Amino acid sequence: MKLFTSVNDVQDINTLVAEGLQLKKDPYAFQQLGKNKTIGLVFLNPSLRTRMSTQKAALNLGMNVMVLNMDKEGWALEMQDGAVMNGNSVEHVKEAAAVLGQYVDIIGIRSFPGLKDRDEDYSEQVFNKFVQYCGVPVVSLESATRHPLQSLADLITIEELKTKDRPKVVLTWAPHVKALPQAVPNSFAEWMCKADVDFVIAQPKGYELSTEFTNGATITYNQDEALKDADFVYVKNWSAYEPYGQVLPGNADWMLTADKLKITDNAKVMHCLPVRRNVELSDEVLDSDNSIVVHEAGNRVWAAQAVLKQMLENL
Ligand code: AN0
Ligand code: CP
Repeated sequence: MKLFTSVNDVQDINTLVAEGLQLKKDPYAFQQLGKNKTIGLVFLNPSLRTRMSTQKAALNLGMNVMVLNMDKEGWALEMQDGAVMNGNSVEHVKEAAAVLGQYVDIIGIRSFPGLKDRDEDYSEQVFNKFVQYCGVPVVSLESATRHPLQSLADLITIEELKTKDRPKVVLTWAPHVKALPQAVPNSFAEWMCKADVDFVIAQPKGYELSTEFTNGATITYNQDEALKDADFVYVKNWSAYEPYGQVLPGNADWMLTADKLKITDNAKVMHCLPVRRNVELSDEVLDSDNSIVVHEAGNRVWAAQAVLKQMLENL
């Protein structure tokens, strides 16, 4: 694997999931694979889980790790080709990415969408420019439209904890006070559509995701109907795709509560985190035995390690 930005970069998701679960059993089996190899993790936005789990995954494989908080510690980047850089940007991505590629063997990059210009965000301009100019394999640490390491960890978690061959997995929209990206639900949807699960998306009217990601999913505006007999409930807020990046009025009653959970088949509750308590998910759900959000975050290590292992094998 030379690029990990979507499920389409994966040859066989079942093999990758199995690899993640095997690494969980024996984390240090491939310490020699990453010896004298360096990963650079570049953050244009905040992170707790992705940052720490990817570092841990790389260390488990014997790699060296360097982290650059580019938003706070790097020079202000210019993205536009042909720009006359007489404003605030100091360095063009052409040089910045190419120079980073001189120091490391693999680059991880996180870059959120602006949520203003849909075409710009969905063209993945920032991520793709890094890929174009850095000259080394790139792993997405969440780009404008996708969060594949999260989705892989989610699938590993479902595979690990499912009690039926083909569980029912429900992605349900949740309220939030801010406009959030569609990256996590887009990505979750495109992974679940390829997985051996019955996949349902429940959302209020106006929060339809791009069909590019949801092809094959059952989509409903009725949360109660979706939750019926669910084995896994994946809770996530996202802003509207159309009108782009907007938070639509109302829908506070979409918060997942213990009462709603009763409709499910004692479902396990997932969330990528960070979560706003008592806005997206109630305390009683998050603090109940049904919540597997911390376990899920723990599995981020094995997702990252499975991907980095495949990349190292192809260096
Ligand atoms: C981000 C998002 O929704 O994409 C990151 C989640 C992993 N969440 C927030 O900004 C709260
Ligand atoms: N779930 C997730 O990616 O968390 P961070 O934003 O903290 O990395």
